[in-house]
Amino acid sequence: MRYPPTDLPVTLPCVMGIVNVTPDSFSDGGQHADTDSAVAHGLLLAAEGAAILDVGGESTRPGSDPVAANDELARVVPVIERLAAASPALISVDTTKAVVAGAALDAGAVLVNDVTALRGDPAMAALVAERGCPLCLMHMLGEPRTMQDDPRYDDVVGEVVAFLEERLAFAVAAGVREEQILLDPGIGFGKTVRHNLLLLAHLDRIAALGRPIVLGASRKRFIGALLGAEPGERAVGTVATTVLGLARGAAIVRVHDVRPNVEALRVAQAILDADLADLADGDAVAAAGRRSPL
Ligand code: PMM
Repeated sequence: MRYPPTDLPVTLPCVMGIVNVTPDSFSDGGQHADTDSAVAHGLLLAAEGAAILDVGGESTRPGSDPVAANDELARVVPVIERLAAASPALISVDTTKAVVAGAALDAGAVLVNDVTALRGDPAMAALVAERGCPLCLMHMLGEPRTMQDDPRYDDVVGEVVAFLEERLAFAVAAGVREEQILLDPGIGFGKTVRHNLLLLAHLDRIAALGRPIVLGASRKRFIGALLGAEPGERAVGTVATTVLGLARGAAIVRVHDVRPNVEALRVAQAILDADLADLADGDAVAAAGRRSPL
């Protein structure tokens, strides 16, 4: 598989394990709300094969209210300090606030995951540019409190591509190196079930922007709607998004259930690589008519 060049020191594709230090995230809220249990959970996810641990202290679930910077700092900084010291995984901080991102980088995080794509805090772009760290820019329609109130698009894929293209240009203009930037379609952030499915089906159009793609579909509501399953019962549905996402260019999958997604990535990647090698070896005319098996 070929991915765009990135300064993030991981081998792509890889799994990003979710460590929510929040009382109210939609699928695991409250399970790891104290420092000890969040650290233990992060270490478990790293042992299961997560190359990155995404630590967040503010829930972005639909309808959630913002959290004060001091509360967020108190939640994430001690967890990041301990995980950075004890785990081989890279640490990412899931925050929209520059003050939290700065403290997280000081504590050992190496990647800033900003679900507002630099629209939330006017100080975030300058902070990331100055620190020279990798940055994930995600699409969201509206804000978490109201984003699921009747989201509408004329062309969801085209609008998400245009948004990410504009945010990428904004970040570069603010001094963030392009090699530091990752893009994310923001599955579930102001999207209906159909919007999410269309974005997953056409992820290759986002990958065509030339930056590695982060995919965060894990346990989300559209999987629940398709399966009639509660969040804890959506791991297999999530694996389906990982495999098809990989086939359409996803580089990093952000998931709760690390082990099954690591295994799925490995097997799916081996199949895709075998197909590519076969195409390279084989007769060009036959190869031209072939499609990926997935
Ligand atoms: N989803 C959530 C939070 N942060 N970050 C990125 N880059 N992409 C996502 O899809 C994303 C995110 C919400 O899910 P959670 O409450 O399970 O963490």
